[in-house]
Amino acid sequence: MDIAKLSDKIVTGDRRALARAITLVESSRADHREQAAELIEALSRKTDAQAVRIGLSGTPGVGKSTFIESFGMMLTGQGLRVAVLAVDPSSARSGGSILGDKTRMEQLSRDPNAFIRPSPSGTHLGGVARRSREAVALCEAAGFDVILIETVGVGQSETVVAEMSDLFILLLAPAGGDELQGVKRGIMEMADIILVNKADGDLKPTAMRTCADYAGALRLLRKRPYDPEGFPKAMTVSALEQDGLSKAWEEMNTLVDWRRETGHFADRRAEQARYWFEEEVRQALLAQLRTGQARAALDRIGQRVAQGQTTPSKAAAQLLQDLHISSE
Ligand SMILES: Nc1nc2c(ncn2[C@@H]2O[C@H](COP(=O)(O)OP(=O)(O)OP(=O)(O)O)[C@@H](O)[C@H]2O)c(=O)[nH]1
Ligand SMILES: [Mg+2]
Repeated sequence: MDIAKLSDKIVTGDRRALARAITLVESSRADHREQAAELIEALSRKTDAQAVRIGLSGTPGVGKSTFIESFGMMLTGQGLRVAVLAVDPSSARSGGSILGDKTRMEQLSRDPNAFIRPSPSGTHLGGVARRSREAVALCEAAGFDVILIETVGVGQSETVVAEMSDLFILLLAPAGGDELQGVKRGIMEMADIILVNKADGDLKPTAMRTCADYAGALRLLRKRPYDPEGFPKAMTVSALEQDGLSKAWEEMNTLVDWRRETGHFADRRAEQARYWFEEEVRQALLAQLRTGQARAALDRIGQRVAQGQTTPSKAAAQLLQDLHISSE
């Protein structure tokens, strides 16, 4: 594959080239990994195009696909180019794909200004994260204005998505009672905007109450340095009736503009780059432990630990030293 040619095509916005490039970054073959790294690097030198990356998380059935369809159509209607990617640990969805969702994103998937990429069926979150992150970089280089990164709110995928997004949106459903739908504090703390969806018909009053509850809960959180007054905030929307979407977009822009002006936007991206660098090292070290020399050493020394010939801590220190990754 001619990487230089491929990168040329991507920056001109060639969708076929983009799709091929994403397939390349999704591959786990060693030669493909190398080419992918080369491509990403080439693109970063070629263009400084910057999209707004919006992470979107919500439990199954909350309306993510419906929201992306409505919100995406609104954005393309304004002349913006929109890419939709998904981050799904393989356990989250059988086959792991928003392809089936194309029925819910029927209009958007046919829109020439939209690009929808189903999530690869990944093995583990680490691999999925890297591929998604690189897909985001590719879409950005291809000149998309907005990149929506969807994830089903299970386990750790929210953190993965938040760490590759400029804005993190939490989509919630109207809920009776005063319990906050078991949304974990850590997830709340990541949210820039909470959207209570399905604020229509019979559900509207409940949605408004739920929204007020979350607004209250957000006020109780520690103030973050990268938020202006009034953020993070909770709002109601109806993805189905396309209500509140332009207001939500307005608020997103207010936040992004403020962060750009104050330097927080660039700072966060720099921090994210560092986070992913460390994450890659972590993953590589873990991979080493699964194979080859380290695996053999683990088995060998593990047996001695099991037989009581040495202690777990002492054996661990010894092993790390043998592998030359000990800090001493
Ligand atoms: N009343 C109402 N129903 C909605 C709204 N948005 C989505 N729904 C309905 O909620 C159901 C689930 O919507 P989806 O968009 O598939 O939800 P999702 O979050 O993508 O679900 P998964 O892909 O399974 O995680 C569908 O029946 C939608 O029609 C809304 O704004 N109002
Ligand atoms: Mg969906």
